[in-house]
Amino acid sequence: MAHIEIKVPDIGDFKEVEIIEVLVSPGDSLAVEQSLITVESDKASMEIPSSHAGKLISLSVKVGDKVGEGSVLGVIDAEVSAGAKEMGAEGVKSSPEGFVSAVPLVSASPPAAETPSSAEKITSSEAISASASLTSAGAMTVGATLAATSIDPSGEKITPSAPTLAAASAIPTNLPHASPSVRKFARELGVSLTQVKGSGPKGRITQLDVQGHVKSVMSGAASLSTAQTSAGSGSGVGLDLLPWPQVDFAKFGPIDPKPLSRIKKISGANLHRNWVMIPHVTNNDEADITELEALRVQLNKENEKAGIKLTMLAFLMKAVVAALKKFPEFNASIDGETLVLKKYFHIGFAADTPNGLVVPVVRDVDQKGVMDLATETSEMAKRAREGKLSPSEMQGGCFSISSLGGIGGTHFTPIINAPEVAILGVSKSAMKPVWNGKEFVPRLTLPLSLSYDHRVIDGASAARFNAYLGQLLADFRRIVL
Ligand code: CAO
Repeated sequence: MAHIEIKVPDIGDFKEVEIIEVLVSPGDSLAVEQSLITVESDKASMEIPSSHAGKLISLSVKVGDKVGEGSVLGVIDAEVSAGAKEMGAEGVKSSPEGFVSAVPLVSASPPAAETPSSAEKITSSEAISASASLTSAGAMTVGATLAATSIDPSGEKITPSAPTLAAASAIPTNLPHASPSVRKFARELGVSLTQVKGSGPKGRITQLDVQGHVKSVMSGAASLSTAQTSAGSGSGVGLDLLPWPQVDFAKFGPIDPKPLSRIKKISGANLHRNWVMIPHVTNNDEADITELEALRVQLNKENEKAGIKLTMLAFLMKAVVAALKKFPEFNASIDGETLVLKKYFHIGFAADTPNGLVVPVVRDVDQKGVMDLATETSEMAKRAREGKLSPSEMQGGCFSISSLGGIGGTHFTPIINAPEVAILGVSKSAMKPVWNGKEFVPRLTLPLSLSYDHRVIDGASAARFNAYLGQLLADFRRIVL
């Protein structure tokens, strides 16, 4: 055993940072790498770990103190463990005060607990986090960077980005404010921090806040749904919604309670998030598909023997890809403050199944003909209805089409399938009188409802996209131009 003074290691550009949490008390038995305090700058919060195992004798800091490299945090009665030997040999000898400094240490890898594993999924609303942790060597890692949406109907995943400090500094300011240990605690309980109000300084979420949130959910006071947006964590601009009404429906008449299907629960949560978080606008237009319908009918006659049935969906996919090429910001996703433009053309289509809505994705639509697309969509729709699609067949979409044309309706407002930025809703085509300059003529018109993310796409661009789509459908030969 040896009394060792624990000091703040080299924390890079962070000169004087405030302690926002003290995670240990005198008398605690500490493990190597156990977090001692959380400090926070205006860019990130990080935990300072113990370089040694042993019993904490005294603490010389408290919440609110400012520390920098070399600040003494406390004294530990260190065990002569493998870790302590490894770190101590140099420190004991070189320390002018006769104590071992906690500064010059070893591990280049971050503490495992702070690195999100693939099993430790984080909801996309927590997708970017400012939290960081320090290894005892002073290497900083971003605790939770871009992480996967575990339950997107499209199975969409945002691949974790490299853990760099740059990621931390590029963080939007309305993200939940919490230390790495609180984030980890919330993850373990499956709590999305976007739903928790912070009671700490500057609205920071504490462990007690997370515990309080769990209690309120368990007691029914808070909705289990994603009622609040990421901006709702105490910033004063979130959706401060009332709890969901608790009604005893049986009081009013006979009822038949039926649990929601797994697909409904998953797609419902995602649709809700997308509806609340994306500023949707829908542009409605109509396409003259008189000639295209005639071509479709003719091709179906010719291919009757082959058993391939060509519906409007295959033509729509080809036309959408041509429009995406002309308007690339529609083939994009928001990634933090960057717009990622995609050079591939994978198109999702909503399929109505007995268990709910799923979105199979057809890859490389630009490289396929309408016959191939008709075959592939009908085969995928069949497998979707049988519940046989694999998750990979619902991932990677660039843009989605929701066709209700076989059922009815004039126009509707489709919900964008995040992280895509637009979706095309198609309703039932109908014969309408159209003025050609001299007379009204009967034309088959197809209603097109284009919902777009107004953060990315302006109304004028959406109107141009939809009008261009209409021109392509009116004269399909333009596709090859
Ligand atoms: N206008 C008029 N008729 C249309 C049409 C349109 N826009 N689109 C399709 N039809 C016709 C087809 O030609 C077909 O006619 P016949 O039976 O006479 O040949 C019939 O409607 C049925 O077509 P379909 O629905 O089987 O085929 P599809 O390729 O058009 O669509 C699919 C496939 C999977 C998209 C569709 O079956 C489906 O599930 N649609 C529902 C999508 C949905 O739920 N969207 C809402 C999502 S939540 O916003």
